[in-house]
Amino acid sequence: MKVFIDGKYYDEHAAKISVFDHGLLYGDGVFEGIRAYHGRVFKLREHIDRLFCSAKAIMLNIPMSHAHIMRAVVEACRMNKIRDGYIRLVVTRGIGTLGLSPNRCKKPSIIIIADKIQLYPPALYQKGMEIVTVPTVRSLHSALNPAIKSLNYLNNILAKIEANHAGCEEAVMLNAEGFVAECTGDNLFIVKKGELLTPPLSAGALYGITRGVVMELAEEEGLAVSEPNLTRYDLFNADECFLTGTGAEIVPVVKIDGRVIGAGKPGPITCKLVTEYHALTKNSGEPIYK
Ligand code: PXG
Repeated sequence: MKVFIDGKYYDEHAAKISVFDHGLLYGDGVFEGIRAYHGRVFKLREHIDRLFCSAKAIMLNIPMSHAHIMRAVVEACRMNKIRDGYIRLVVTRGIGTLGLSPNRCKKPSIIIIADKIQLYPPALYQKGMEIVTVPTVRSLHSALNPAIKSLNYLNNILAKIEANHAGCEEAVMLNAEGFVAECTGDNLFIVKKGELLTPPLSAGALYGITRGVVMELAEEEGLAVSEPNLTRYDLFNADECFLTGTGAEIVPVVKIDGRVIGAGKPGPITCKLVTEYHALTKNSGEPIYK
C-alpha cells in the first residue's frame, strides 16, 4: 500500500508522521472517512466540503485546494488499485512544540490512506443489531461542537467502550438534555407510522453524508422525513430503527436497551432503503479509472 503524505507517496511501513505533530499530541486536526464502490469514489465532493467546514471551525488552513484534494483522493485510490475500499483523509495541525499553541505549527499535514474495507458481518444486516444507551453524553456545542469531525474522538470512543462492555457494537449517545444525538460513528433513524425521523444537528448529530443520502432517497420514495428531538421513549416505541454511516451503510437495529423494536427484525422501509442505497452506490461517484 502507498500512503499519501503532503504530496508524496510512501510505502506502508515508511508512512510516518512526527511525534511533535499536534494531531498526535492534542488531537488537533480533522478527518474524513470515504468509500469507493465499483471503481468510483462515492460522494467525494460532499466529504471534501465537510472536511473544509470542519477545518474552518477549528481555524485550520488546509494547504491544498478543494479541487486538488479531490484529485489526490482519486489518485490515491488509483495508486493502490482500489475498486472497492475505504479512504481515510486526515489533516493535522502539523509539527509544533510541546505546547498547545497552534501558532507554533507552521504547516498542516495532509494524509490519504486508501485501503480495503473492514465490513460488519453480513449476518448483522440480515438479523439486525442490538444497541444500548451509554452514560457518556455527546459533547456540548459550546464545548467541542459534534459537527466538527475532529481527530479528538475520545467522546465517541468512551461511548463505544461502554457499549462493548454491555456486549453491543454501537451505543446510542444522548446529549446533555437527554435527547438522542446519534451513535459513536453512525447517525440514527427511526420509522414511525410510515414516516422517517432522525435527530436534528442541534441535538448533537454529525451532518452525516449517508444520513443526507438516506433522507433524499426517502423523499424520492414519497416518505415524510423530519428532524425532531427524540427521546429514548421514541426509540423504544419506533416501528423500525436503523443506523447510517459511510462504513456501516444502513444497519437495521432490532433491540435498544433490551426493548425489541417493531417486529424484532429489519423492517420493510429499512430494507427498501438498503436496496436503494446499494443501487446508488453501484452507479454514482467520481471515476477512479478513465
Ligand atoms: N456520526 C459520527 C460521530 C461519525 O463519526 C457518522 C455519524 C456517519 O457519517 P457519514 O458521513 O459517514 O455518513 C460518523 C462517521 C470508521 C469511522 O473508521 C467512521 C466514522 C467515524 C469514525 C471512524 O469507520 N463515521
